[in-house]
Amino acid sequence: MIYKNPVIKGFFPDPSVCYSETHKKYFLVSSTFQYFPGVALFESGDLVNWMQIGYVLTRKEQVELEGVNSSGGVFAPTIRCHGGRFYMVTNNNTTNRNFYVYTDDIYGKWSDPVTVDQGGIDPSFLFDGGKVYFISNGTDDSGKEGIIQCEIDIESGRKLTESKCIWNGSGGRYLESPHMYHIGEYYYLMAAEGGTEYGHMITLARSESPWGPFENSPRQPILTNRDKAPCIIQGIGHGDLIQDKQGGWHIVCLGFRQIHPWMPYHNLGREVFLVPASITGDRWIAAGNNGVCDESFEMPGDFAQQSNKLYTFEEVDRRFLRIPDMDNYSFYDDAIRLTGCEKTLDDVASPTFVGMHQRDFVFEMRASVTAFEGTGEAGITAFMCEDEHYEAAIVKDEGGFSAILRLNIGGIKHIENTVKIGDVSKMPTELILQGNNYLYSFAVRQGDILTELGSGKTKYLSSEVSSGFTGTVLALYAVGNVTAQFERPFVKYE
Ligand code: 6LW
Repeated sequence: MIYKNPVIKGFFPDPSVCYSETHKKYFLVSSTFQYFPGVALFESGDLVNWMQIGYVLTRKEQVELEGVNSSGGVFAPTIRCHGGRFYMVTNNNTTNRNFYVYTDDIYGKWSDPVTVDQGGIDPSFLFDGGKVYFISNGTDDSGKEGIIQCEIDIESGRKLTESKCIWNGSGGRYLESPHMYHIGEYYYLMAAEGGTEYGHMITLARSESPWGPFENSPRQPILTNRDKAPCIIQGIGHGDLIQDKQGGWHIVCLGFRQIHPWMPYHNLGREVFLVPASITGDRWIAAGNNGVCDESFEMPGDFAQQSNKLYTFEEVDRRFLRIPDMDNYSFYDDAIRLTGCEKTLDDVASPTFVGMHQRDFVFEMRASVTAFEGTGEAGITAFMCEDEHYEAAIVKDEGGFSAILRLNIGGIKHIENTVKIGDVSKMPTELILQGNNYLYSFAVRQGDILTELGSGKTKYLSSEVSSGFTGTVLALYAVGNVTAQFERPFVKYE
């Protein structure tokens, strides 16, 4: 069968994957930064079709997010399955804490966090020979920087050895995202270099010992799109190697799609890509199409690639900014009721906001507002971070009801349009957002009257402008002393 990349659309960066013999399934995690719940969790039977089954960090006791900056918080995770138990290890980049949680039920709750006293980011585990190796990028106990490693006691997280630098990469900047694999007579150490933008790449080294010395692959980088142009798929890096049920090898990795081959902007965030890999005759690892991630690849099997086109704020898709006050949210079968607070979309806080990742360029979002009590605003937003977001909102003040379009770019808060409208509790009022590669276009429909409110460019909600690690989230929100009810909110993709 031929599959198309990305295999998981929307901002689900820093993917890590493992296989469970018990479930005969693959499980994948991705980073979530300031969003809650933390660490999105997916399952697949074929590495191509993924379904989100929930999150790993579902309790505020598992992850400190208070006051976390946008793109701070939960960085890259790693998931591993050993002895029937699942482990997820990650870093809270705001508290500079590496910790792991574990579960014996991948569909249930995970443990409280276990801290490991080794620094750096992008922590990973290797279970090998009855030992557990903890690997991250950072500075070892003698002050050497690079990929560092210690042995830990997995029951307590206690370090059993010093942290030692085991590899300095192939010479690229931003050496990170290490994972180690014991395959045959070698220990393979795979990492990312070049930074998570256009220079991103996956590099490789191997040794006969998990402590090295590691020799560089004769073919570096083993995977990158930095020299492929014109090509909307860029930023390929941060990969994890997986062997499929038939013995074939693959790498899941992050990458992003430019809004246009000639326009270096990406507003969807970094997504999950799948490339074929192989162990070469000289016992190295090759990946992709001669080291490049293509838009599609062939995979053995006659299954089809599915894609969901309609999202209706189901629980698994809901994203909150930091730890939400759930007293401000009510979820019904086909309605969501939000109560505003004093926090706005401009604040590094937890405003009343429930969103879903934007998964593709062309979409339509609709939400009918059927109840609106109090004074303040409630609406729909295309949200990258507190400094870059666009929203169409219903505002009620002493002058009555109006519909506005606000564009916040680089912290410049501009009301693009204000339109007087009737009492929304008396007239069905629908907020509409249509997106394509270049524009977010907003409108309000009240009764039979459709009013275009205006639009904002996607490039100004891009990672290049916001300089963040997340992607655009399409959300409902409320601000002020207001309670609003949204009926049948949805996002539909082409
Ligand atoms: C992630 C690191 C990275 O931890 O960015 O660019 C960080 N690569 O591997 C956040 O995604």
